[in-house]
Amino acid sequence: MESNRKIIHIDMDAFFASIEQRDNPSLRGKPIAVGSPDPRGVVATASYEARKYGIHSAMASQLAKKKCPGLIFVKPHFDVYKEVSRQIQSIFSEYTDLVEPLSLDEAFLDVTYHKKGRPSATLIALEIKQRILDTTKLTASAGVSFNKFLAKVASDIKKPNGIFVVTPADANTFISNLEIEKFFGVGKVTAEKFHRIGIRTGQDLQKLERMDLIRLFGKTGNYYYDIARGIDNRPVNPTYIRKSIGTEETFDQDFSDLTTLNGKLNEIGEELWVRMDKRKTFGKTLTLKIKYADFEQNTRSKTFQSFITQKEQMKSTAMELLLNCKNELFRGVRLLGLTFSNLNTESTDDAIQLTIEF
Ligand code: TTP
Ligand code: MG
Repeated sequence: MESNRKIIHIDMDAFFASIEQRDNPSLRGKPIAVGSPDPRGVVATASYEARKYGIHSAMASQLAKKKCPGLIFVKPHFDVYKEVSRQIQSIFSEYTDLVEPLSLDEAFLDVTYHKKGRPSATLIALEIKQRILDTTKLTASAGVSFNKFLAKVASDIKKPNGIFVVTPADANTFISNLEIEKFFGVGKVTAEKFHRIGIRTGQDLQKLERMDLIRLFGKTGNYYYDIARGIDNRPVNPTYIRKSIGTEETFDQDFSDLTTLNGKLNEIGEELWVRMDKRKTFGKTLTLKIKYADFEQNTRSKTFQSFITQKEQMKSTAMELLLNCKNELFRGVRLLGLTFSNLNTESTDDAIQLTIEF
């Protein structure tokens, strides 16, 4: 097991909600949700007081209200969130240049070689937490380990305002006892798939052969096989490379007829093409995302040997993907999205290939 790196994952606690409570004392200690209370609104995040009622990110606001009638909805202030994000990034950069932000409120730091001469990664993480608190009056949680997977999972263990360290000696026990849904990269759907075949913990996962996992999950099977053994050699990548570009639209009513949905998909396609064009980017894979009225979500993809360089090809592929779902549309569709991935900007190999094709 490669175990000589020191990786920290920092994640702010209830990020948007904590900022709103910081900036408006009357919200402190109360169950709040950042988001719109509108019939079609969703919760972006909930304060810890609200989480006690089972409220979480992406929950429909209506349901959240039912669970907690006293819930206070607060409008987001994205400019403030971005400013706090800049402040924490600047603290990170005092310790290392190997910082990979995952979103506004979280980042990986590789501190194997760092700028401050501290004797341990745990000390650095504690110091960063304190610096964040002093600068922003907000708490963060930290995970410390020897790779990204373990650091990411660890930062969640002692939330809020916690720190958890997984050393090489602890790793195997830690993973064995970890519930499958806590694995970084395992979403709800994958977790259910694992549950169906009796896999609930890391220990269960370790019993599967690499080939079993590849059969079940394709390429990602390799990743699951490795992380079940604490292996994750992905570097902390300071220049974040965009892996996909997408557009989606939540409608203000649910649609179930193919003609209307085709029209909507056409508009989404136009928008996506503008975004691709701005970045001079092409993709080989097009993914259609459908969210139904009952909030269940499905994706369908098609991958081509070469890049999709014609708008009409993108549009006809999108319609084809939608047509594949036509027997489900009666459920009512509340959201459609289109995403390009396998982009020509991802690796130089592909870029070269693209030049040849042109
Ligand atoms: P998270 O770090 O996932 O959540 P959090 O910081 O609110 O709470 P935790 O203490 O569990 O880390 O996301 C960071 C912010 O991103 C969150 O405050 C709001 C926003 N967000 C959304 O807008 N929609 C979402 O579905 C999620 C998960 C987050
Ligand atoms: Mg967070």
